[in-house]
Amino acid sequence: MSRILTVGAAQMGPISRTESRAQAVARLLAMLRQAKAHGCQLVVFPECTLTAFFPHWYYERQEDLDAWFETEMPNAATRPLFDAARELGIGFYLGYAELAVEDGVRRHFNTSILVDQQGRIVGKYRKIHLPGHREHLPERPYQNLEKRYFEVGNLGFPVFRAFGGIIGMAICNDRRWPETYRVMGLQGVEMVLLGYNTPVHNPPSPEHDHLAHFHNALSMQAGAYQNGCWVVGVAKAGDEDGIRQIGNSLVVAPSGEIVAACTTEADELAIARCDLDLGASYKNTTFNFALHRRTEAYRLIVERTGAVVPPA
Ligand code: CDV
Repeated sequence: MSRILTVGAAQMGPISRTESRAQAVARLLAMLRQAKAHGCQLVVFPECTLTAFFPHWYYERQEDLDAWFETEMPNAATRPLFDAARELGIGFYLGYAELAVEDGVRRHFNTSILVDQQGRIVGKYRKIHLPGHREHLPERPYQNLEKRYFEVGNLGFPVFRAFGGIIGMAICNDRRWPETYRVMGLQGVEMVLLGYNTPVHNPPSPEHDHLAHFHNALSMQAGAYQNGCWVVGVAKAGDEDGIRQIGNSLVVAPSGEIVAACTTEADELAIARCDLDLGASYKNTTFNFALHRRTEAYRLIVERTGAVVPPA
Protein backbone atom coordinates (compact mmCIF):
# COMPACT_ATOMS: atom_id res chain seq x y z
CA MET A 1 0.00 0.00 0.00
CA SER A 2 1.20 3.49 -0.69
CA ARG A 3 -0.47 6.87 -0.59
CA ILE A 4 1.36 9.12 -3.01
CA LEU A 5 0.98 12.88 -2.63
CA THR A 6 2.92 14.76 -5.31
CA VAL A 7 4.05 18.06 -3.84
CA GLY A 8 5.62 21.15 -5.42
CA ALA A 9 7.89 23.35 -3.31
CA ALA A 10 7.25 26.69 -5.05
CA GLN A 11 10.14 28.88 -4.00
CA MET A 12 9.89 32.59 -4.81
CA GLY A 13 12.64 34.99 -5.71
CA PRO A 14 12.55 38.39 -4.00
CA ILE A 15 9.52 40.71 -4.03
CA SER A 16 10.35 44.41 -3.94
CA ARG A 17 8.43 46.72 -1.59
CA THR A 18 7.09 48.48 -4.69
CA GLU A 19 5.58 45.32 -6.17
CA SER A 20 1.82 44.84 -5.95
CA ARG A 21 -0.08 41.80 -4.69
CA ALA A 22 -1.33 41.32 -8.26
CA GLN A 23 2.27 40.98 -9.49
CA ALA A 24 3.07 38.43 -6.78
CA VAL A 25 -0.10 36.46 -7.51
CA ALA A 26 0.77 36.34 -11.23
CA ARG A 27 4.06 34.66 -10.29
CA LEU A 28 2.26 32.22 -7.99
CA LEU A 29 -0.24 31.35 -10.72
CA ALA A 30 2.57 30.57 -13.15
CA MET A 31 4.09 28.14 -10.64
CA LEU A 32 0.69 26.63 -9.82
CA ARG A 33 0.14 25.86 -13.54
CA GLN A 34 3.67 24.52 -13.91
CA ALA A 35 3.09 22.29 -10.88
CA LYS A 36 -0.16 20.98 -12.33
CA ALA A 37 1.60 20.15 -15.61
CA HIS A 38 4.08 18.07 -13.58
CA GLY A 39 1.35 16.15 -11.76
CA CYS A 40 1.42 17.97 -8.42
CA GLN A 41 -1.65 17.77 -6.18
CA LEU A 42 -0.38 20.30 -3.64
CA VAL A 43 1.90 23.35 -3.92
CA VAL A 44 3.65 25.03 -0.99
CA PHE A 45 4.39 28.76 -1.20
CA PRO A 46 6.59 30.75 1.25
CA GLU A 47 5.91 32.79 4.41
CA CYS A 48 4.28 36.20 3.69
CA THR A 49 4.04 35.20 0.06
CA LEU A 50 2.17 38.22 -1.26
CA THR A 51 4.59 41.03 -0.39
CA ALA A 52 8.15 41.89 0.56
CA PHE A 53 9.00 40.64 4.07
CA PHE A 54 8.01 43.96 5.67
CA PRO A 55 9.21 43.22 9.27
CA HIS A 56 12.64 44.02 7.83
CA TRP A 57 11.67 47.73 7.88
CA TYR A 58 10.42 50.07 10.60
CA TYR A 59 6.96 51.62 10.16
CA GLU A 60 5.90 54.24 12.68
CA ARG A 61 2.35 54.85 11.50
CA GLN A 62 -0.16 52.06 12.08
CA GLU A 63 -1.82 52.67 8.70
CA ASP A 64 1.51 52.18 6.91
CA LEU A 65 1.98 48.90 8.74
CA ASP A 66 -1.59 47.72 8.24
CA ALA A 67 -1.20 48.19 4.48
CA TRP A 68 0.91 44.99 4.47
CA PHE A 69 -1.89 42.90 6.00
CA GLU A 70 -4.84 41.06 4.46
CA THR A 71 -8.20 41.67 6.16
CA GLU A 72 -9.95 38.82 4.37
CA MET A 73 -8.98 35.68 2.52
CA PRO A 74 -9.59 35.22 -0.31
CA ASN A 75 -9.69 38.87 -1.35
CA ALA A 76 -9.68 40.62 -4.70
CA ALA A 77 -5.93 40.12 -5.20
CA THR A 78 -5.80 36.45 -4.20
CA ARG A 79 -9.12 35.21 -5.62
CA PRO A 80 -7.45 34.18 -8.93
CA LEU A 81 -5.33 31.70 -6.95
CA PHE A 82 -8.38 30.10 -5.36
CA ASP A 83 -10.18 29.99 -8.74
CA ALA A 84 -7.15 28.38 -10.38
CA ALA A 85 -6.91 25.81 -7.56
CA ARG A 86 -10.51 24.78 -8.22
CA GLU A 87 -10.17 24.79 -12.02
CA LEU A 88 -6.88 22.87 -12.02
CA GLY A 89 -7.76 20.59 -9.09
CA ILE A 90 -4.61 21.47 -7.16
CA GLY A 91 -4.30 22.62 -3.55
CA PHE A 92 -1.87 25.05 -1.93
CA TYR A 93 -0.32 26.36 1.29
CA LEU A 94 -0.12 30.14 1.37
CA GLY A 95 1.58 32.37 3.95
CA TYR A 96 0.31 35.92 4.50
CA ALA A 97 0.06 38.68 7.10
CA GLU A 98 -3.43 38.53 8.63
CA LEU A 99 -5.31 41.41 10.23
CA ALA A 100 -8.26 39.84 12.05
CA VAL A 101 -10.94 41.32 14.26
CA GLU A 102 -11.70 39.00 17.18
CA ASP A 103 -14.17 40.03 19.91
CA GLY A 104 -13.96 43.55 18.56
CA VAL A 105 -10.13 43.63 18.89
CA ARG A 106 -7.83 44.13 15.88
CA ARG A 107 -5.17 41.42 15.88
CA HIS A 108 -2.13 40.95 13.66
CA PHE A 109 -0.83 37.46 12.90
CA ASN A 110 1.73 35.82 10.63
CA THR A 111 -0.57 33.21 9.12
CA SER A 112 -0.71 30.29 6.71
CA ILE A 113 -3.70 28.55 5.18
CA LEU A 114 -4.22 25.18 3.53
CA VAL A 115 -6.46 25.27 0.47
CA ASP A 116 -7.83 22.04 -0.99
CA GLN A 117 -8.28 20.96 -4.61
CA GLN A 118 -11.74 22.56 -4.68
CA GLY A 119 -10.29 25.95 -3.71
CA ARG A 120 -11.66 25.79 -0.13
CA ILE A 121 -9.71 26.82 2.97
CA VAL A 122 -9.44 23.62 5.03
CA GLY A 123 -6.81 24.68 7.57
CA LYS A 124 -5.31 27.74 9.23
CA TYR A 125 -2.19 28.25 11.36
CA ARG A 126 -0.78 31.37 13.05
CA LYS A 127 2.97 31.56 13.67
CA ILE A 128 3.98 30.84 17.25
CA HIS A 129 7.77 31.33 17.36
CA LEU A 130 8.20 35.00 16.43
CA PRO A 131 11.89 35.92 16.15
CA GLY A 132 13.52 39.34 16.25
CA HIS A 133 12.89 42.35 18.45
CA ARG A 134 10.20 44.81 19.50
CA GLU A 135 12.16 48.08 19.41
CA HIS A 136 13.44 49.93 16.34
CA LEU A 137 17.20 49.29 16.14
CA PRO A 138 18.43 51.81 13.51
CA GLU A 139 22.07 50.80 14.00
CA ARG A 140 21.32 47.42 12.41
CA PRO A 141 21.58 46.91 8.62
CA TYR A 142 17.93 45.82 8.65
CA GLN A 143 15.19 45.24 11.20
CA ASN A 144 13.43 42.08 12.27
CA LEU A 145 10.33 43.52 13.89
CA GLU A 146 8.16 40.41 14.00
CA LYS A 147 7.82 40.71 17.79
CA ARG A 148 6.49 44.26 17.30
CA TYR A 149 4.24 43.70 14.31
CA PHE A 150 2.69 40.28 15.11
CA GLU A 151 1.02 38.58 18.05
CA VAL A 152 1.95 35.02 19.00
CA GLY A 153 -0.38 32.67 17.17
CA ASN A 154 -3.45 31.54 19.13
CA LEU A 155 -4.39 28.38 17.23
CA GLY A 156 -1.75 25.99 18.56
CA PHE A 157 -0.29 23.50 16.07
CA PRO A 158 -3.41 21.84 14.63
CA VAL A 159 -3.30 19.07 12.03
CA PHE A 160 -5.82 18.55 9.27
CA ARG A 161 -7.16 15.50 7.44
CA ALA A 162 -6.62 16.59 3.85
CA PHE A 163 -4.99 15.39 0.62
CA GLY A 164 -5.46 11.78 1.78
CA GLY A 165 -3.30 12.25 4.87
CA ILE A 166 -2.70 14.18 8.09
CA ILE A 167 -1.22 17.56 7.28
CA GLY A 168 0.27 20.20 9.61
CA MET A 169 1.65 23.69 9.10
CA ALA A 170 4.43 25.83 10.56
CA ILE A 171 6.07 29.12 9.60
CA CYS A 172 9.77 29.96 9.30
CA ASN A 173 11.36 30.23 12.78
CA ASP A 174 8.98 27.49 14.00
CA ARG A 175 11.09 25.03 12.00
CA ARG A 176 14.05 25.47 14.34
CA TRP A 177 12.08 24.30 17.42
CA PRO A 178 11.62 20.58 18.12
CA GLU A 179 8.32 21.30 19.89
CA THR A 180 6.79 22.41 16.58
CA TYR A 181 7.18 18.99 15.01
CA ARG A 182 6.58 17.04 18.21
CA VAL A 183 3.24 18.69 19.00
CA MET A 184 2.10 17.75 15.50
CA GLY A 185 3.88 14.37 15.73
CA LEU A 186 1.79 13.57 18.79
CA GLN A 187 -1.27 14.11 16.58
CA GLY A 188 0.08 11.68 13.96
CA VAL A 189 1.16 14.28 11.42
CA GLU A 190 2.29 12.80 8.10
CA MET A 191 3.44 15.95 6.32
CA VAL A 192 4.44 19.37 7.69
CA LEU A 193 4.25 22.31 5.28
CA LEU A 194 6.22 25.44 6.07
CA GLY A 195 7.26 28.65 4.37
CA TYR A 196 10.12 30.93 5.36
CA ASN A 197 12.02 34.22 4.86
CA THR A 198 15.53 33.72 6.22
CA PRO A 199 18.23 36.34 5.69
CA VAL A 200 21.77 35.10 5.00
CA HIS A 201 23.07 37.60 7.59
CA ASN A 202 21.58 37.48 11.09
CA PRO A 203 22.78 40.64 12.92
CA PRO A 204 22.61 39.22 16.50
CA SER A 205 24.75 36.18 15.57
CA PRO A 206 26.91 36.85 12.49
CA GLU A 207 29.14 33.94 13.56
CA HIS A 208 26.34 31.61 12.39
CA ASP A 209 25.91 33.19 8.94
CA HIS A 210 28.08 30.67 7.08
CA LEU A 211 25.93 27.87 8.55
CA ALA A 212 22.57 29.27 7.35
CA HIS A 213 21.94 26.48 4.82
CA PHE A 214 23.21 23.79 7.17
CA HIS A 215 20.94 24.92 10.02
CA ASN A 216 17.99 25.20 7.64
CA ALA A 217 18.37 21.61 6.48
CA LEU A 218 19.36 20.29 9.91
CA SER A 219 16.17 21.57 11.58
CA MET A 220 13.83 20.16 8.97
CA GLN A 221 15.68 16.85 8.60
CA ALA A 222 15.67 16.29 12.37
CA GLY A 223 11.98 17.24 12.65
CA ALA A 224 11.05 14.83 9.87
CA TYR A 225 13.06 11.88 11.17
CA GLN A 226 12.14 12.25 14.86
CA ASN A 227 8.43 12.34 14.04
CA GLY A 228 8.28 10.02 11.03
CA CYS A 229 6.80 12.67 8.74
CA TRP A 230 7.50 14.53 5.52
CA VAL A 231 8.59 18.17 5.74
CA VAL A 232 8.20 20.60 2.84
CA GLY A 233 10.09 23.84 3.54
CA VAL A 234 9.82 26.69 1.02
CA ALA A 235 11.78 29.95 0.90
CA LYS A 236 11.35 33.45 -0.37
CA ALA A 237 14.92 33.87 -1.59
CA GLY A 238 17.41 36.28 -3.10
CA ASP A 239 18.11 39.99 -2.71
CA GLU A 240 14.91 41.64 -1.44
CA ASP A 241 15.52 45.41 -1.49
CA GLY A 242 19.07 44.96 -0.15
CA ILE A 243 18.47 42.01 2.19
CA ARG A 244 19.72 38.71 0.83
CA GLN A 245 17.68 35.68 1.84
CA ILE A 246 18.61 32.04 1.58
CA GLY A 247 16.75 29.78 -0.83
CA ASN A 248 17.51 26.14 -0.13
CA SER A 249 13.84 25.06 -0.30
CA LEU A 250 13.66 21.37 0.57
CA VAL A 251 11.43 18.34 0.61
CA VAL A 252 12.52 15.96 3.40
CA ALA A 253 11.35 12.36 3.73
CA PRO A 254 10.46 10.67 7.05
CA SER A 255 13.92 9.05 6.88
CA GLY A 256 15.39 12.55 7.23
CA GLU A 257 16.75 12.39 3.68
CA ILE A 258 16.39 15.35 1.33
CA VAL A 259 14.54 14.11 -1.75
CA ALA A 260 14.09 17.39 -3.65
CA ALA A 261 15.66 20.83 -3.42
CA CYS A 262 15.69 24.19 -5.17
CA THR A 263 19.10 25.25 -6.42
CA THR A 264 18.56 28.94 -7.29
CA GLU A 265 17.44 32.06 -5.42
CA ALA A 266 14.62 32.72 -7.90
CA ASP A 267 11.08 31.47 -8.59
CA GLU A 268 11.64 27.72 -8.84
CA LEU A 269 9.63 24.57 -8.40
CA ALA A 270 11.07 21.44 -6.77
CA ILE A 271 8.83 18.39 -7.01
CA ALA A 272 8.63 15.20 -4.97
CA ARG A 273 6.35 12.17 -5.02
CA CYS A 274 5.74 11.63 -1.32
CA ASP A 275 4.45 8.32 -0.03
CA LEU A 276 2.49 9.26 3.09
CA ASP A 277 2.79 5.67 4.30
CA LEU A 278 6.58 5.94 4.54
CA GLY A 279 6.39 7.49 8.01
CA ALA A 280 4.72 4.41 9.51
CA SER A 281 7.91 2.37 9.85
CA TYR A 282 9.45 5.20 11.95
CA LYS A 283 6.28 5.79 13.97
CA ASN A 284 5.97 2.06 14.67
CA THR A 285 9.59 1.34 15.61
CA THR A 286 12.28 3.83 16.70
CA PHE A 287 9.77 6.62 17.30
CA ASN A 288 6.87 4.60 18.66
CA PHE A 289 5.82 7.32 21.12
CA ALA A 290 3.46 5.12 23.16
CA LEU A 291 6.20 2.56 23.71
CA HIS A 292 9.34 4.62 24.11
CA ARG A 293 8.58 8.21 25.18
CA ARG A 294 9.21 8.70 28.90
CA THR A 295 7.00 11.65 29.78
CA GLU A 296 7.08 10.81 33.51
CA ALA A 297 10.89 11.09 33.48
CA TYR A 298 10.79 14.37 31.54
CA ARG A 299 8.29 15.76 34.04
CA LEU A 300 10.42 14.66 36.99
CA ILE A 301 13.46 16.44 35.60
CA VAL A 302 11.51 19.63 34.97
CA GLU A 303 9.92 19.49 38.46
CA ARG A 304 13.24 18.86 40.23
CA THR A 305 15.26 21.44 38.38
CA GLY A 306 12.59 23.96 37.43
CA ALA A 307 14.12 23.41 33.99
CA VAL A 308 16.97 25.77 34.81
CA VAL A 309 20.70 25.18 34.52
CA PRO A 310 21.88 23.81 37.91
CA PRO A 311 24.11 26.20 39.88
CA ALA A 312 27.87 25.58 39.46
N1 CDV B 1 11.02 34.90 9.30
C1 CDV B 1 11.75 34.25 10.24
O1 CDV B 1 11.19 33.67 11.17
N2 CDV B 1 13.09 34.31 10.10
C2 CDV B 1 14.02 33.77 11.06
C3 CDV B 1 15.30 34.56 11.05
C4 CDV B 1 15.09 35.94 11.50
C5 CDV B 1 16.34 33.92 11.95
C6 CDV B 1 14.34 32.30 10.79
O2 CDV B 1 14.32 31.52 11.75
O3 CDV B 1 14.67 31.94 9.67
